[in-house]
Amino acid sequence: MGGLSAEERPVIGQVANDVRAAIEEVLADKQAAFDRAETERRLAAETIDVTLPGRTVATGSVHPLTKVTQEIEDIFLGMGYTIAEGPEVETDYFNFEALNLPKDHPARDMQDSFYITDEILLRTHTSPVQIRAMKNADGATPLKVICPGRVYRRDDDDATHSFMFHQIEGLVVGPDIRMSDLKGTLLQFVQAMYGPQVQIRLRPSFFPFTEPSAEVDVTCTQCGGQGCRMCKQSGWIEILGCGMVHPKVLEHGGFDPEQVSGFAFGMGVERIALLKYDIDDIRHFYNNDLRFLGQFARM
Ligand code: 2NL
Repeated sequence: MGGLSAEERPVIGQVANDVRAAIEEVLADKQAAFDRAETERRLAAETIDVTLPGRTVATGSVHPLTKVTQEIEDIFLGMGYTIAEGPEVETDYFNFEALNLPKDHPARDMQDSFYITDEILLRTHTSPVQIRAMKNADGATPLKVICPGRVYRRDDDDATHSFMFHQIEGLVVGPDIRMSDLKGTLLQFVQAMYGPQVQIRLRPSFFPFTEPSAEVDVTCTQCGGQGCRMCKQSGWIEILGCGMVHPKVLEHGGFDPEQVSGFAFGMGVERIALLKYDIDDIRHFYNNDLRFLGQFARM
């Protein structure tokens, strides 16, 4: 264009524009034709049968022990309790000493507990969490807490024993807490868990950390108290242990037993779940066999 005269320049420029427009039109037509052909090819190649059934997505399910734990937690949360957790590796002090277990108590034996050193062991119950909860409360009442978690005992595994199992313990400390508060709380709990028709009875028992202590039975959830295989014809099934917190244990928790009192209880989650679902062997809970676990998927 630089070599053209002023008269030639617009004429040649117009010709150049016309040529470019013609080329662009041909290219656009070709591109559109290619696009149409590609769409046709894909529609032919990728036809899907929308009537085919979909592929099932494998979903997991909540473990029955987790389910039962959450159910128990919900019942006590509804009664104003808080949930506390603590270490599974504990000191002799929190696991035994603060709970008034004498030095010669069988549970303190190497044969019965998993020791890491002379002073450190795998907790044998969740009670040490409650000692910690009492210390944290720093004397403030009321204290209402439940402590769920794994506990360890040196048992040989069989249908009803496991070296590791799950416990939920509860503790209430306050002015004028009585045995009747304990009994009412436990009745409330079992009726929420098993239905309003269920009754309880307390039998005298012994624990070093409570005085007095009791074992709690519920009317058989299977036969309603008539007598059957599950309750061994007695009409009653033992589900937990409980009692009034021992004065020495209150002191270890930082409370004055002259000013406050408390009740405590403890239950094995496996036992509650075995009864609830009529399972015959505790080992089913730990094998992770999907044929077992799948049965709790939509319960
Ligand atoms: C059972 C019995 C029980 C407790 C646990 C407890 C905790 C503190 C103070 C006093 Cl910090 N007591 N816990 C009391 C009575 C019974 O468990 O057979 N559990 C499976």
